[in-house]
Amino acid sequence: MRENWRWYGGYDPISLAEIRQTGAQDIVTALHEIPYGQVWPTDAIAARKAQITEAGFGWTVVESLPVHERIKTGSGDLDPLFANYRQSMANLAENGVKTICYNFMPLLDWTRTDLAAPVTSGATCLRFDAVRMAAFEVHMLGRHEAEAEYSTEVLAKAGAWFQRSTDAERDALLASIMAGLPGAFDRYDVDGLRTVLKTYEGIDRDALRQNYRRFLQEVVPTAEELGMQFCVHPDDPPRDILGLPRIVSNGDDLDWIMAAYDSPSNGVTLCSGSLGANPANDVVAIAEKLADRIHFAHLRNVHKDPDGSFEEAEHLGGDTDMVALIKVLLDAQSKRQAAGEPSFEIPFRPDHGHHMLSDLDRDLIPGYPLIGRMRGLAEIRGVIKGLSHV
Ligand code: DNO
Repeated sequence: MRENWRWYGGYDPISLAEIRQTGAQDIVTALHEIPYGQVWPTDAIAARKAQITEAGFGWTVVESLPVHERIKTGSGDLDPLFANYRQSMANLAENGVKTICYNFMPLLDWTRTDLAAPVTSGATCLRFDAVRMAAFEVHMLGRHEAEAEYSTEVLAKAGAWFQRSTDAERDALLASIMAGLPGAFDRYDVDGLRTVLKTYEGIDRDALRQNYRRFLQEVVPTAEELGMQFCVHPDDPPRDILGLPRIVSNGDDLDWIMAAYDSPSNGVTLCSGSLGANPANDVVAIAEKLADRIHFAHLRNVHKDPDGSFEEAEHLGGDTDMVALIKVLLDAQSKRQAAGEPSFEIPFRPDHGHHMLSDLDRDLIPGYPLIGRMRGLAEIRGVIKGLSHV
């Protein structure tokens, strides 16, 4: 397996020189500065690649080449958006970047209610708290339909939290929920969010699936021609949110996507932390089933609470059996090597990490610390070495 590290380019307070010391082999990045829907120019990709290569890394995975909201809502003339997407793909392929991670989450990417929840070790982690999410949806956003999605107990606690919270605490909650899109991104205030949620009125799960199928039909043939691999990132958390449908949340959803355009170029980013946040998901079994379509892996772990809350655990801690999962990935890799791709290695990255030690003194991107991820990478590296030892 190939060790990757996510780097946010000019937005990242962590330098490539620091990343070198983690031992990671390749960088995963994106041209975060380019607004969604526009073409990524060849020269900008080449310049980023040169910067990465000069620092001693390879760059083969892009995360993400974002899918414009209008493609997800199926509104307006989509041909120019698809044409731009295909052009960006061609420009990336020309520079040797051939694996594309993307997601199909309406409006929000990953969502947390607390970006620095304390863990007992003294570090901090990302947390999704059902009570705070309910407080946000019902009391701050005024989305009363959400009451049907939470237990009476969670709703009662949410009401109590809202009553006693200060303006600063409510602002911090909004900021946490909006934080999922580092780089070039839109953030909304409560009114802005209410307005933008209207763009999804009338779009249910089936409609979103139809728009997704169309997207695959428009881009996967180009991926095949260019020898590229698409890998969808699961919804995080893997459930509907803010009344928006989510269609990449479990094994059945992923099966539907694989069948919607049946091609080896249409694959999955196996994100153990995203899938693992739903107690109904057996991440190891999902990975086993999708083995030949896993083009990229995000390895991290979560602890779940019965009320639907979860927080990010140590990479080898938490509810998912990370060693069993890595074994599945190594087996999948061996099969693909034997089946005609002798040098194939599944690229993976240590996903997120606790902010710990000197991370706590720096202003880093939430979930993307230096020391916490280096610890995760080192632990995963040890598991891979151990399992590969003959
Ligand atoms: C969170 C990430 C996601 C991921 C995108 C892929 O930290 O795993 O933001 O990059 O969803 O499109």
